[in-house]
Amino acid sequence: MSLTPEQRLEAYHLMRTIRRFEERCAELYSAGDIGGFLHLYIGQEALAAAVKYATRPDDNVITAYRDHGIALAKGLEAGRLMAEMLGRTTGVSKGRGGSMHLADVEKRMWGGWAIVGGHLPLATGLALADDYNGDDRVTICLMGDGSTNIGYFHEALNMAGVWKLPVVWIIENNEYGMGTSVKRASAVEELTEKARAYNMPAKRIDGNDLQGMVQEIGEAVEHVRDPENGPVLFEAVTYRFRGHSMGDPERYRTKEEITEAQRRDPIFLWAEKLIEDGVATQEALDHIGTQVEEEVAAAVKFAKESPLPELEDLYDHVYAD
Ligand SMILES: Cc1ncc(C[n+]2csc(CCOP(=O)(O)OP(=O)(O)O)c2C)c(N)n1
Ligand SMILES: [Mg+2]
Repeated sequence: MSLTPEQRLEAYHLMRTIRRFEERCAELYSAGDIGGFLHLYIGQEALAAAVKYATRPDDNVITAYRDHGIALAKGLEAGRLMAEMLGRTTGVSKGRGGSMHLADVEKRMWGGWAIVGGHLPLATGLALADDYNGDDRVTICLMGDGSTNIGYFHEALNMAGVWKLPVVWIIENNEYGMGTSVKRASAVEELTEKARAYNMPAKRIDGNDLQGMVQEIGEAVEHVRDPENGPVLFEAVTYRFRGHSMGDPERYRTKEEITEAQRRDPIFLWAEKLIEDGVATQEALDHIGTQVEEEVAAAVKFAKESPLPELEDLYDHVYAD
């Protein structure tokens, strides 16, 4: 599965959008415009883009709280996402969810979940519903490395394995769960080994290599779409360039380690490849950068100009009808 030149440029645009969106979020958080917790996706953008090109728009995506990038990749509008960050009524979750709960059921972006591992059984449930109804959708479940040490991981993968459900599990191994390195938290360092217990194929992939991931995940998605086959698992090895959330003192890693990881910045690698392959010039990429700057500025403007919910609406949307 390879991308057309148009898709390759679009993927560059998407990854730059995610990066700029996140940088603006950090600024807005520091200025007090965004409250609560804020977990940035900077450094992990390639995976969101890979999921976009490896799936159909009607496939399900569900993830943890580090969800801004994948929401943008799933086609949720930047303005409405930024409005959600700022708690505005025009936000994708009407301003009630905030950073960790970005969702759009029509686009099959099922969130945005704050409890580590809590969304994994939901992914199994989404896939069970499709299997039961005879829909040929695939569910992509992204998760942090930390969630593989949680009970839900084992329950959800076991049931998906037993029932051969159409799920592609993707662990985003960014080397840390908050301030704890994978080495200190997981009894096995190769997280793919955990899939063996649940009878599913598993592979470690380079989480900074967009083309490689589109290929690998794309093939897996089509394999899983066949109801005979059952789930697969990926461990995408990547790195987060910023702290776990805003206000992380980062005492658990050195500046040198971060600088070293930044040499494998997925956006930089992709730009290099586009130029090398003659798909774009540096000027064309800079132009995309300028476009992104304007689009994200427009998203922030839209969010800031949107109304906050009224106090009397406090109890709306608490229960579904
Ligand atoms: C059940 C549960 N335990 C603890 C927490 C607190 N917590 C929030 S994020 C996090 C680390 C998870 O790390 P990882 O799964 O690697 O995801 P990353 O933040 O690296 O994307 C923890 C322990 C939580 N949200 N839920
Ligand atoms: Mg992690």
